[in-house]
Amino acid sequence: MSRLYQPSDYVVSKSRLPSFEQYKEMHKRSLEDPEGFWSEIAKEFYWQTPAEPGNFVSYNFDINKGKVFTKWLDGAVTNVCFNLLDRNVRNGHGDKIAYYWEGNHPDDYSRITYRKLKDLVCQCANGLRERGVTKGDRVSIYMPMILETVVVMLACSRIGAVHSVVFAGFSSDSLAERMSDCKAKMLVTADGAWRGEKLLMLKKICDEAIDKAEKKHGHKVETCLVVKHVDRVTPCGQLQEYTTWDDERDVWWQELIDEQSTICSPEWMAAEDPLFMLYTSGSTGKPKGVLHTTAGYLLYATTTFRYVFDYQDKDVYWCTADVGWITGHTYVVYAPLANAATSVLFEGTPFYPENDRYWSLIDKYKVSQFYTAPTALRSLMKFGDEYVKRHSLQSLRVLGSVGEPINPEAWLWYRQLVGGGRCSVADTFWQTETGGHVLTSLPGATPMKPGAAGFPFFGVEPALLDEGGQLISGEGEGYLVFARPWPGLMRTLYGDHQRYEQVYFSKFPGYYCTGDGARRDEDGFLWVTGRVDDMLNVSGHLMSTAEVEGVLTEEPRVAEAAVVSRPHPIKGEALYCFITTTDGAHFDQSLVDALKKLVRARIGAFAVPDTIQYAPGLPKTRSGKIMRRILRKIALNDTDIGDTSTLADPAVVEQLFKNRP
Ligand code: 6R9
Repeated sequence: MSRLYQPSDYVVSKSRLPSFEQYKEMHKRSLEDPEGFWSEIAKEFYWQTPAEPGNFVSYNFDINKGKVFTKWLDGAVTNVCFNLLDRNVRNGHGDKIAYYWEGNHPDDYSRITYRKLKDLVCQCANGLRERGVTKGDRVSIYMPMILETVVVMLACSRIGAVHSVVFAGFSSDSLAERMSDCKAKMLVTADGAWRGEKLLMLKKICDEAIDKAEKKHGHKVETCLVVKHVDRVTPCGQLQEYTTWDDERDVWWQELIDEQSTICSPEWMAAEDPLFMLYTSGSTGKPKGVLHTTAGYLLYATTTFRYVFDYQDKDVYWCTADVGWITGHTYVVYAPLANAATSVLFEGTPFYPENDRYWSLIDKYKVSQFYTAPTALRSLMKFGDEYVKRHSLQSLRVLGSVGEPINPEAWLWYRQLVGGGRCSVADTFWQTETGGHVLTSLPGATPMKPGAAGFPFFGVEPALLDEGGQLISGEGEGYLVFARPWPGLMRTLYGDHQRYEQVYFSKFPGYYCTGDGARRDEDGFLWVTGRVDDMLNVSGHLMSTAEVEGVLTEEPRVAEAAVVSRPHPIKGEALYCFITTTDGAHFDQSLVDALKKLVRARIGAFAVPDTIQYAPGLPKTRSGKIMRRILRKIALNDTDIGDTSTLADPAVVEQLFKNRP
C-alpha cells in the first residue's frame, strides 16, 4: 500500500476548502444540482443575456439515441475577453499585474497590468478587424511565449474569431496541415525567438508553411502578422538572418497594431459559439481539431483554477507550459485572467543560463503556485539537489503536475525538496478534450498519494469499465470514462462531428471515453495508468504510432514501419521503431539519419525516435496484424514474450532480438 500524505497545517490554514468532508459535500452537490452549483459561479461574470433557469445543461452521450451533444447555459450571451479584462478593470484590478514576463535572457523582463493588457488587446483586435478578420474566422498562431501571444488570443476572443494555436516546435508541414484543415485566414507569428542559445526562425518556418498550405492543400493564408521580437531582446547566441518578407501578405505587428485605438467593442457571443480550437494527435494519424466553446469553458477554467491551485488575491502563480498546448490555453491564459490572478509568463527553458532557472524565478517573483510537468522535474532531478538548495522557495504553497503520470520518486522530490515538505502536490489529470482538470487532488482538502491523480473535480463523474462495458465498482482497473459532461468538455472536432462521436463515444455508448486506463484503490484514489489506444506520450507530447509510422514509410527505402513506446527515465516514453526495407535497399546509418530528419521535418523535433532498428520481418498474426505487444518486449530486451502461437512466423522474433542495436 502506498503512503498517504495529508495536506500540511500550513496549506490547510490558508485553504478556501480546508477539509476532505467539505470537498465530498461540494462534489456531491455539484452532481445532484449542476444548475445550482454552476449558476452561482456564473453570477460573477458579465452576461449580456443571462442563461435561462431550467436550461442550464442538456446533453446526449448515448450514440444509439441520436446525435451526441453537450450544451451549457444555452441562450446566454457574453464575451470571454470582456470578462477577463474589462470586468476585472471595472472591479478595481486595473493596476494589478496580470503577467510578469521573463524572457529567455535573464536581463529581459517586463510586467503588464490588467488595464494595459486590456488596451493592447483592444488595439490588436482593431488591427485584426482592419485586416478583415471577423466573427467565426480562424486565426492560426505560431508564437514564442511572449505577451503578444496572450494579446492576440484574447483579441480573437474579443471579436469572436476562433484561434488555433500551433506549438512553435511543430514543423512547417504540421503547421501547413493545421492551417489548411481549419482554413485559417491569418497566421500570427514572431520573426524569431531564442530558446536557450538557439535562435528559432519562426517566420521562416511560417513562410514555408504558408507555401505548403497553398501548394499541397490548396489553402491560401491571406495575412501573416509578425511581431518584431528578436531586435528588442538580448541575443543569447549566434545571430543569423532571421526574417524573410512578402510585402503583400506580411505585416509587422508594430506597424499594424501600435497606432490602433484602445477602444474596441466586443462581439457578443452565444454561450455555445466557438471560443478556440486546438489540434491534438489522433490514433489514426490526422490531427483532431478539438473545439471549445464560450460560456462553459469560461466557468470550468475559472473554477478549476480557483480550487486546484487555491489561488488567493496576493498570490503569484506560474504555469511553465507553452501556450501551444491546452495547459497553456487554460492555465496560462484563460483561467488565471478570469480569476484576476498575477502570473509569470516565461519564454525560456529551465536550463538556461543555468539549470536552476526555474528555482531562481520562483524566488525572483515570490511564486506561490508552481505548475509543471513530470518530464521537466525528472530532467532537473538529474542535476542533483544543489541547484534547488541554492534558493529559498519559501513562497511556494501549492505544486502542480500535469501531462503524464508522475512517478513516485519525482513526486517525493517535488514535495520534499522543492516544496520543503509543506506544499500540497496537485497531480492533475486532464486532456485537451476535457478543457480543464478532471481528476486531481485539492490542496487543503484531499489527501495525496504519490503517483495517484486522486479524485474527480466538481461536476465530474468518473467511471471504470471493463472490456465488455460493465461498471467496475470499488477497487479495480479498467477504461477511464465519464458518465456526464462538465462545462469545460469539448463540444466537437472541428469540421468532423462524426469522428468526434466515433473516437470518444462509440466504444461505450453513454460515456465519454478518455482513451486512458485507470485503477481505483482501496481508499478510492484514482490512478491513471496510461493510454489504452495506440498513443504515445513523449515528454508530455501526445502522438500516435500511426502518425510516426506514416512519416517513416514516406522514405522510399522503407517497406514497413512499426513504432512502439519504450519507457524512458526522463521523457516518460521514447519512440522505438522497427523498419523493414524495400527490395535492394540497405539499412545503414544514412537511412537512420534520413528517417530522423524526416520525422523532424514532418512532425517536429520532439517526435524524433530514440531508436531505429532493422527488422527483416515484423511479428504478425495470420490475419496480418502487427503484434506490438511483442515489439514492446523486444524494445525492452525482455525475452519473456508469452504466447506466440498466433504468429504467422514465430522465427522472426528471435531474429529481432538479435538485431537490437
Ligand atoms: C493536459 C494534457 C492528455 C493525455 C491524457 C493522459 C496524459 C495528462 C496526466 C496524464 C496521468 C496525469 N496525462 N495528465 N496521465 N496523470 N496527471 O496533458 O493534455 O496533451 O491532451 O494529453 O496525457 O494520457 O489522456 P493532452
